[in-house]
Amino acid sequence: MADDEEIILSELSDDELVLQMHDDLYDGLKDEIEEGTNILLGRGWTPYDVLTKALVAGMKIVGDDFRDGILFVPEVLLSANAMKSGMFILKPLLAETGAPRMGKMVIGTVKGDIHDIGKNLVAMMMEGAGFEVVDLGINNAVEKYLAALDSEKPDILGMSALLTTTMPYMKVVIDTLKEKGMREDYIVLVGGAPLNEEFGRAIGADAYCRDAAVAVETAKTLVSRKHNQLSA
Ligand code: B12
Repeated sequence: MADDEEIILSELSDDELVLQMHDDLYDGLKDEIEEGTNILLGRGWTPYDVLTKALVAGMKIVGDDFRDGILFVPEVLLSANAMKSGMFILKPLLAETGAPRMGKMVIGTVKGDIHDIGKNLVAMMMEGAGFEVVDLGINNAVEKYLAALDSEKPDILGMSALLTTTMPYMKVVIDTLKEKGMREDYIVLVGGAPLNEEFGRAIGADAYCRDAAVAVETAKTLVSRKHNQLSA
């Protein structure tokens, strides 16, 4: 298609539209991402498919080019905002599955770190799977986590970190829980692009989850194991 020709999103096939949405996310075009999200939903796509195939896959391209120095912070911020506007439309739909209450999670990005897209995605997917989620937002010091654990009494504590400089802070939180004799009261899940399973084990988390779908499955397994242990 010629560059000066206006693209009518609703006239594209599903495959073309998804590719166009990847481009629009790359270019940080919020309105187009909202329109594309609504079009795919209107065509009967599940919210989960729109999320993973159109939004998350598009953000992966942005992430790769940021890593390779092709995109810079201001551009990535625009992409992130466009991504969030699509997620905003999907959020109530993902939460609407009528799944039975599974448990409660407190989640937040650790101190010094402002990345929140992945954390928000995990929160959305957990809600969709029937968990009650209390989101502490970004840049959380250990005191914030402790206060929330105390007031919310969740089954799960989730921590997110996207920077190699902030991921060690997860250990600070877990060590504080140990010092206070509270570690065994919670299932601790950690995630974020620079982490891996070995890191999760080394800092004493119950599990590292590579994405939101794994987070949901892991949470379900560990919560039901915990409930079985309590009732045994
Ligand atoms: C978007 C983005 C930004 C945006 C953030 C906007 C926002 N509101 O989040 C902006 C532009 C603000 C930004 C800023 C910076 N960023 Co940045 N950013 C990214 C980028 C491109 C994408 C991250 C993202 O949203 N991915 C999409 C989501 C869906 O994936 P995810 O976060 O990994 O989450 C999934 C899983 O990890 C997991 N998960 C995540 N959290 C949790 C939590 C739990 C409990 C569980 C179970 C699972 C889980 O499930 C999620 C969903 O499937 C990454 C590149 C990358 N490859 O990750 C760089 C990246 C993380 N940023 C990087 C850097 C360096 C920075 C800056 C320092 C840049 C600068 N010079 O200022 C600042 C840091 C500011 C700060 N103090 O935090 C580096 C980090 C390098 C490193 N080794 O530490 C990366 C890797 C880019 C690179 N160089 O390759 N960034």
